[in-house]
Amino acid sequence: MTRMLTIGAAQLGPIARTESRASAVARMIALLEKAAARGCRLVVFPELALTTFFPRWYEAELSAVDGWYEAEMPNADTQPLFDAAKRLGVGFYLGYAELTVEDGATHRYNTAILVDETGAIIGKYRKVHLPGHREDEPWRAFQHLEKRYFETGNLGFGAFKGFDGVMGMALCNDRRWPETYRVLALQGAEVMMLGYNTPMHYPPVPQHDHLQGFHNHLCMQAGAYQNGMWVVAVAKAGYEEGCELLGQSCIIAPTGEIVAMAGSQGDELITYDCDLDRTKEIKEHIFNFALHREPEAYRLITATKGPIPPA
Ligand code: CDT
Repeated sequence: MTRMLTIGAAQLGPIARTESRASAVARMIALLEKAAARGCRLVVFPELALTTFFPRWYEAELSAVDGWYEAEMPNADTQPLFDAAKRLGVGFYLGYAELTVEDGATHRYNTAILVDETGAIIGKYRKVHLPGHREDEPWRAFQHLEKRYFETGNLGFGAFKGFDGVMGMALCNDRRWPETYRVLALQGAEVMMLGYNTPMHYPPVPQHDHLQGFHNHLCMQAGAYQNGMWVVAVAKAGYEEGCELLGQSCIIAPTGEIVAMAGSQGDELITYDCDLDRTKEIKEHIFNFALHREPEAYRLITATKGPIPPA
């Protein structure tokens, strides 16, 4: 048996601070058209794919950053992407900054949506693991203010039926946490889609700068294998507003093997024929959860946030 889903990982090069959303959307539509020509039914775009990575600049007032968020989805700028998806019969994952008013209160999330081949939104994810800091830290070469500009996602790690499979979403820093993959796999997720913006320079621990590419693949290859899922990880790459962002977008098989990888730092499409039934090679054998997991022994994982050393 095979259940083939051809997936595209649509890496974007840098987006300038002055670049319009309409321009970013036009770049994404060009990649979507290329993906359709290569037989893709699903394309994954990066995290915060409509704008530059704005958390690198400090603003004292949150209202000063509101222009970077989307209050509606789709909206006038993104509707052409939804129209292209419907016209081409290609669904997509898209990361963007979400501004929403719920019960009279304003909320800001780092969000991803899953859109099916008819252009309908079938899933939403709000980033759980927010890296960086809350206050201005001028000693850094650039800021990473996700903790200031976003609330912790309140939707959990949902899995969604679509594309004849079970699809999961995560965003950037989530890929470094094993819990992300496991919670998705426990819902039967067969594909984890993830967009990222990863600076090559990590100001608090610069001695790890040369390991950015290694750590990127290390955690995702392990996550794919240990959970028997395809991982499609897509960068916003290149030199963006004084910050070098990691590329190396990739598609990883459930065996943990990288089967496709971007070779540039710019707009680039990589594709792979992902057989969703290959997840069974792992899920029905070495990581057969129902047979081999011992949740009683893992209670600490949800019982505590930080470590509890022995007395
Ligand atoms: N966007 C994002 O989550 N980036 C982080 C940078 C970590 S350093 C603050 C990442 O994990 O790649």
